[in-house]
Amino acid sequence: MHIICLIYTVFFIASAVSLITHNETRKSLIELENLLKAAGSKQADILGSRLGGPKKIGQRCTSENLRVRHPWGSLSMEERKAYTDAVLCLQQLPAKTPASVVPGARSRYDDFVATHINQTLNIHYSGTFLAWHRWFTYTYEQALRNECGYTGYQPYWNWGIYAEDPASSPIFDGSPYSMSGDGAPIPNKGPLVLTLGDLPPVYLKPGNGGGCVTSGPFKDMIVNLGPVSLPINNGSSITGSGLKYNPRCLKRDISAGVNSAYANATSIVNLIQKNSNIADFQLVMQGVPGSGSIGVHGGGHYTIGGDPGADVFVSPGDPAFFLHHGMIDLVWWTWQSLDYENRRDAISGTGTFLNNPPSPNTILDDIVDLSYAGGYPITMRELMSINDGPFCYTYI
Ligand SMILES: *[C@@H]1O[C@H](CO)[C@@H](O)[C@H](O)[C@H]1NC(C)=O
Ligand SMILES: *[C@@H]1O[C@H](CO)[C@@H](O)[C@H](O)[C@H]1NC(C)=O
Ligand SMILES: [Cu+2]
Repeated sequence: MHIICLIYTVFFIASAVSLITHNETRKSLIELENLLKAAGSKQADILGSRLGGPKKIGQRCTSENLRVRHPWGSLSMEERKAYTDAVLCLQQLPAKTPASVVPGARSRYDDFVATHINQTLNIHYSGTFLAWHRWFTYTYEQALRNECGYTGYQPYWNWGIYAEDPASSPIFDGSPYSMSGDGAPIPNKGPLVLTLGDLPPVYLKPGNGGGCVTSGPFKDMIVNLGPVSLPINNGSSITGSGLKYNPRCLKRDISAGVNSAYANATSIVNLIQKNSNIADFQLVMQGVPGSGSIGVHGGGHYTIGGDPGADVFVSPGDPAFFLHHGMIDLVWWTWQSLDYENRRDAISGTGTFLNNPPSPNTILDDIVDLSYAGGYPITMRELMSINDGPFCYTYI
């Protein structure tokens, strides 16, 4: 009798908690949608005022040539396939990076991975983080279009929608129309342990995978570069230069625990609404060191996990990287649009990871250069708005 009562009580509390969580999620997803709509109408106002009147030099973007980036789940099956086909094409094209510079770079795709490896300690927890990844993702989108005949635009992964079960999402369900699924199951893994200097480590819930990806477009993909600093589940990590030829399968460990703890709908909305200056916004997004949080940026990366997904340096070696960074860019743009006049050109930070070693403050005149990945050396100033400089796109 008492036992049954207890079971009922536990069950009641558990379902009440899950109901509250679901309502909270639904509310936040609607809130996020409203923020996105508000950003879109702010952008429409800016672009609308350019039509008819004299165009200022450099303002090539109007409402008439605005490109649209969509969430993966709203693409048709054909559009999803066209995207993954183009990624596979990039992986077949020869590298532009000379073998004398990066011996392991074998494909055009690897050019992007090599550039990210090379610059990792200058483009995370630094003044260029957001702008650098905007330019990187755009340059990748351009390569897919110009070198592989892709006619769409970069899709993105809204982490909040599938936070409870990302492995069943249209992005990671392993179907021919996904970005491939989870890795083969490796049982009894401990948490993934992230360390940063002398700070207390962060323990991340593992997923149900961990092995080679077994289905979907990237099941036969060869990862050529890395590792540089790959945390593994027993608490240690595998390190290397990352630049040698090291062919292996793509591994993933899709973690619902990480997604729901760090990149849920509420955490996205709070990030956008509760950080009024750029320094706080980008720090909370990446996780305040020592706080135990890895932010939505770390949340997305470690939801994918695996090799190279969990390696900060080599993470673009998993093609899902670019859907993740589409969302990072969306969140930045949405945040900017809430006070566009003051936030458009807001930057903070220096040229080095957590300013270690100390380096000068990043300024709008600083140059971002993606090296062999492509694009061209460009100033920070030109990267601040998605409707100025080289850009003319939006998110729906
Ligand atoms: C790495 O960065 C250095 C310094 O910016 C540059 O000279 C070199 O070409 C880069 N290598 C690659 C592979 O991008
Ligand atoms: C959502 O994310 C925030 C911030 O990471 C976290 O504090 C909160 O517990 C998460 N919510 C759920 C339901 O896990
Ligand atoms: Cu990065």
